[in-house]
Amino acid sequence: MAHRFDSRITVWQGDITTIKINAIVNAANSTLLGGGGVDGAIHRSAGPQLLETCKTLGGCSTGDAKATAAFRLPADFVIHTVGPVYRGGAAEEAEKLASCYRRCLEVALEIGAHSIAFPAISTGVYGYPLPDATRIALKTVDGILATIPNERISSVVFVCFDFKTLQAYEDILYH
Ligand code: AR6
Repeated sequence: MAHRFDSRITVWQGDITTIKINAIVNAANSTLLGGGGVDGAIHRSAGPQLLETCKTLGGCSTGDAKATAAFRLPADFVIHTVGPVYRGGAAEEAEKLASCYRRCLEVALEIGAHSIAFPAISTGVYGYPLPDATRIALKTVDGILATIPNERISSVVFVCFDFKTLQAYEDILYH
């Protein structure tokens, strides 16, 4: 029988910088000083204060997460996480990617963010194969949500920038 995912999980195709939600997750690099992809889009939309704040954080390890304000974004917070660069799969990439999702949810709990939007961490520039990364994202979040009451985390949105990513999520969620 197909696994039923937690009903707080939804998928949405679009730009994560446009969502009004408690926290959006940034797929950053370990400097936390900006980059391309979703990181670039978040910094552009948040404005220069985001970079100024990130400069005070001292970077972030792969698999870890740190929160900031969201400045000009419609969200309240940005949770910056650093996914693994995919190097063939034998360098603990799966554990590190799972750790990103786990640490982001832990940070969300710490800052009192009830609703959180994730991009498809590591599946762009960092080259993580999309089906594997999607399975890790969904299974990790689903497993952790089972231990968190609805009052603390009410909604997790997986934001898919393109149709290919949306299809990868829907394949696992609904088949
Ligand atoms: N909203 C939602 N998703 C987006 C957006 C957006 N506005 N823009 C891109 N994506 P990537 P990574 C998707 O490369 O692989 C940066 O330079 C994109 O289509 O942003 O973790 C950092 O500074 C893909 O599905 O992140 C790091 O150096 C997903 O976001 C490095 O890239 C992740 O793609 C991190 O690489």
